Amino acid sequence: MTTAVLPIPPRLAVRAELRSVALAGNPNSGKTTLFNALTGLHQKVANYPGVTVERKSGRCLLPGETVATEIIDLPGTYSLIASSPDERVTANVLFGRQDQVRLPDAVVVVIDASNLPRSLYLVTQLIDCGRPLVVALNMSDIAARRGLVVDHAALERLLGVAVIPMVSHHRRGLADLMQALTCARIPTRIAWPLPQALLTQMQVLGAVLGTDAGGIGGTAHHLLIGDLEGELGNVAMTHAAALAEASRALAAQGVDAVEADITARYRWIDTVVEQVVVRQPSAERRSLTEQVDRVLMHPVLGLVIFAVVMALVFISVFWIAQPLMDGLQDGIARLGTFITAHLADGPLKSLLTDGIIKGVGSVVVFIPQIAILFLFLAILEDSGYLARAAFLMDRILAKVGLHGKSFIPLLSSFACAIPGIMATRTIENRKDRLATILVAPFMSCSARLPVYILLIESCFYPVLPARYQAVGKGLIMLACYVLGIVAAGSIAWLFRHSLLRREVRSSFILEMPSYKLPQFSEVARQMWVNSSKFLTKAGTVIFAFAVLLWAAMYWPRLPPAQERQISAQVAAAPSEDQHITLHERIADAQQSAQISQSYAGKFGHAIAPALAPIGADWKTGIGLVGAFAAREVFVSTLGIVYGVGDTDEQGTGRLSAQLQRDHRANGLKVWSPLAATSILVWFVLAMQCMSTVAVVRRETGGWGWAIAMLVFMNVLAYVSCLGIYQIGSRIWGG
Ligand SMILES: Nc1nc2c(ncn2[C@@H]2O[C@H](COP(=O)(O)OP(=O)(O)OP(=O)(O)O)[C@@H](O)[C@H]2O)c(=O)[nH]1
Ligand SMILES: [Mg+2]
Repeated sequence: MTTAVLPIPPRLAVRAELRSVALAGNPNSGKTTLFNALTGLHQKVANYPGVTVERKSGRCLLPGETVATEIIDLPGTYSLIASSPDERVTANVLFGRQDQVRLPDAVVVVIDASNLPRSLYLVTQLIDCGRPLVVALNMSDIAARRGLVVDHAALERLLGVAVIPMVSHHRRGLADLMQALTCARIPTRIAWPLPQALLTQMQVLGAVLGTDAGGIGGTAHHLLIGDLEGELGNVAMTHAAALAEASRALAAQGVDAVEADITARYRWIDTVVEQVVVRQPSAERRSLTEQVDRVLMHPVLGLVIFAVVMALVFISVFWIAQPLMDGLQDGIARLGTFITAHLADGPLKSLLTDGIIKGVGSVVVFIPQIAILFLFLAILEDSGYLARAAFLMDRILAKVGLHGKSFIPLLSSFACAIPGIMATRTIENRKDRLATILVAPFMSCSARLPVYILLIESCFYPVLPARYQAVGKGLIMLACYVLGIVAAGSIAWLFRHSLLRREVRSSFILEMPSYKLPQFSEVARQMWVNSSKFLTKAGTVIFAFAVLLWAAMYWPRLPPAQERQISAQVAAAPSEDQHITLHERIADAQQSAQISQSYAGKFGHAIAPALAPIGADWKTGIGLVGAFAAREVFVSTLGIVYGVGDTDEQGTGRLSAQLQRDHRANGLKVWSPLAATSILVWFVLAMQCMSTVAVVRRETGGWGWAIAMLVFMNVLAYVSCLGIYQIGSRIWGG
């Protein structure tokens, strides 16, 4: 069979004005990087496939145009015959199958110069589409490093459309691409060397379907290779008999239409690659990557390295962030002291210092930790290392019945379960996808981080050796993350052996991205996006709750007679602790009494019986309930509970010191390491985030799974805490 390229008709200048341009291409080919460069937006970019799962759009003014063109970023796909929800989005846009969305006026196909054959497969399908096309030959830098030179002029001749060499993260080639877009051409149909039997059946079926349906890329072609998406499904249904007849005829001649189609395209691609790719002898870099991968992706050593890397990340969060956090705490304390000194006593002063500074302030001090954690994750992500970790995890995921493609969604869930759950759209099978959605919220999201840090920082130092505090704290934090992962694995295993049983496991093909020097701008952006999300939350939900909670603790006021009575009682009792002055002891006692009889206190006491068995007292209880609004509210609540009424100079002191001062009636610490462990476990396992529940409802198409997840996770969390606290307190006595 020979490759025939049909004669190219005179160049067709498409339209004077482009209203919309879609960016298509393989996963991880750099579409979003190009999209951001064109539109000036900041969509997420990362060095692994499957980052973009939704259609995103922005605007760009192309040269010589007066109206900005809509640029559409699409999820990556290897083929237009979609098999997963995200690929369907791409196919629907490119084929104009989405309601109310018009066909893009032109398509930019972003291809990876370092992996031409695979990229060209999608190009062959786009040529069939018949939309004006421009090829962005991206990653030219990586190709060059590997000793591959792509003759873009030759490729342009063979494809019949403009081919622009690019390095999109350096904006190289951007101007040329924009220029080329303004005169994008419809590619010439290429006669893929399809077997005669298939061509004949396409024509026979095409004749039944109507005009123009029998050619290459026509409706008959799509139906025969099993593309039944959108309206094609209806066509297949209406013409079921003719379709069955054509398929039977092909089977009789021993032709598998899908396989024949792929083979023909690759045969054509091989001849193209032969003509345009020039290999140069410097394949050195490639072997370096291979050597590095041999170590990093070793089935045992690789996992050990991954565990060490993650442990180092957590330990450095404590190490590096500590001085910054101390500085912030001092600053906030000084602000409190300033207000205390300059405002008259009363509700306003109390609201500002006790409610807002202690509530919101106690959460804001965690900004350094959040920023540093995301800095490290972004570096690991952009370098290409995390994709290797995904590959290592595939075998482990397989053991618990999860799909290899579950790794990226689970990984994203460490920032927040919501994008994680959205990322499951890359998973084709519904049961695989559902299993991943249900366990994603067990991954410790950034909202849990302040709670983890506060409790680890304040409650565990008695059990950690003095010289290894940071290491110990880092490891406890790692343990929290690992607990979430183990819970997710066990639950997934349970589901896969009951409700979501499935015998066949789809194969997992994850393409290893090349190692890259992390982009400073991208790393900084990731850090900024996550930190600012955190700050926004502090300024909205957490702020609102702080005010609400402050009010609920400030009123009703303790009657003056009772205040005097408490002072007298404290003054009469002998002091146990020499470091605390009488004045402080009176203030502490009055504060406890005030909160205890406030609205919030009454609420806390009402729920206390349910919480005592897991080691939480009524004050913690208020925090646990508040955490259903946002997990960080737990920290702000403790900040307020331990601060209200305490308006003397020392009152603005560290929250962790105040937690340590709190004792139960029986003289034991409220925040013993055991009680803290129990509450940590609650935060790892409980489902407290209503936005996640709403997203699960949307992605699973009903309330059923969402409510089941909410109930299940919270029951699991409660029972686990109960076990830990009850058994632990029998062994260590509280
Ligand atoms: N060396 C090099 N890296 C690039 C180039 N273009 C993009 N990248 C990097 O390639 C990685 C993937 O880029 P993305 O823009 O997220 O890729 P995508 O095609 O949108 O990926 P999906 O959304 O997963 O389909 C990122 O780490 C980019 O920084 C390039 O021309 N050269
Ligand atoms: Mg993308």
